[in-house]
Amino acid sequence: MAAATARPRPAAPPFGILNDDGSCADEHKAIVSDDDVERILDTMVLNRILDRRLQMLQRQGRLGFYMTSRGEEATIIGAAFCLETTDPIFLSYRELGCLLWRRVPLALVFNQLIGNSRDLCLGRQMPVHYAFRDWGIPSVSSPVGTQLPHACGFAYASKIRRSGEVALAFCGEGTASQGDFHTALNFSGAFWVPAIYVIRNNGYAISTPESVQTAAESLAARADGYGLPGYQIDGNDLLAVVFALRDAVERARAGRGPTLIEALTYRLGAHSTADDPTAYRSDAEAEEWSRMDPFERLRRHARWRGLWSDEVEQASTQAWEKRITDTLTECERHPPPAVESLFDDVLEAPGPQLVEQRDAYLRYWRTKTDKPVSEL
Ligand SMILES: Cc1ncc(C[n+]2csc(CCOP(=O)(O)OP(=O)(O)O)c2C)c(N)n1
Repeated sequence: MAAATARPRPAAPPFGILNDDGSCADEHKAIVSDDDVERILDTMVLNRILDRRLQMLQRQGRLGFYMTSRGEEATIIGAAFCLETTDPIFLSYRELGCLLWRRVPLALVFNQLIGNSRDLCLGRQMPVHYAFRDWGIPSVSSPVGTQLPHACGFAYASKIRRSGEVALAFCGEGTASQGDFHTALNFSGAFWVPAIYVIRNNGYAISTPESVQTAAESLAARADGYGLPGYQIDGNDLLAVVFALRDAVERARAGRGPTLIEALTYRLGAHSTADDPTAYRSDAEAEEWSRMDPFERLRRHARWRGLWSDEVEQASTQAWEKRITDTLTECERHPPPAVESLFDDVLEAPGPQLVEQRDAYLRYWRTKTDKPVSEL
């Protein structure tokens, strides 16, 4: 097979606001208030701690699987920050920060990751396939890209019902090569729905570099072909993310259509706990991107505004660490879902075949143990 050639780099740098030293033009400070800078940084602190601890838990055999978002928090949390809590967010799988911003209880997140009997989906989904209806988070689905037509459909319904809700969907740059991306973007343009699509261009789709995903100059440029606005932004610059997203949300809410945003960022960690990035990228590259770490940049900005100090961060870290430990201890006490619950929710009223299958399965289990069914 012929080697893929790298696509040409964009002529212009992506849209950004923060300077390297954390400063910005005075008129841009108002994009995010002092209070909100602190709240977002605090959420990033939590996100980082969770990524480290949950990955460790997986290594200890206490979680089956996990995916970190280190390095992409400004795009993820910044986008969620711009929405109302009634606006749904159609996640890919790497956007834990949206749940944290919406204050989904940590216990519910851990129960999902563990797949225990308190998990809202009763352990029937892989870890990180979150679904939190009450927080506007529809279920993550494994085939990448399905969330894009889902968001488009929701936005179309919102338009018909005049409910004023805006749908936000995330995907990676690899997923932007899927047919579902085209379907969603084309329909969104044709029906002018209130949807926002954020491509987290984090450099890699597992081991496939972004340079071989397209021959186009940028992914944002694709918006032209769908007749919608498309912007390429520095996804590690919280202020740039908020500026672009807020504008897109306002337009969508006012009936002025969908937007495509390509946020340039970098996955600092592995694709998942089943991946080893040293097999396909250099330490030097990751090192270079860590100098543009969005958390460090927002922290510098907050300090420049006189808002953040080592003491504040230490207090935030200690408080979250304790809360995580306490909550995890509690969640790990819950047993797995009962084996017989596998057959619940298949049909509203189980038919005779399902009952027969369930009984046969439970008979099989009884040959293995004499525990009562509820404890299987
Ligand atoms: C339809 C489909 N094809 C392949 C996969 C396997 N897969 C899971 S994640 C992934 C990479 C996606 O990369 P990208 O969209 O860039 O997102 P990122 O993981 O970088 O956030 C692939 C290929 C899948 N889940 N679904």
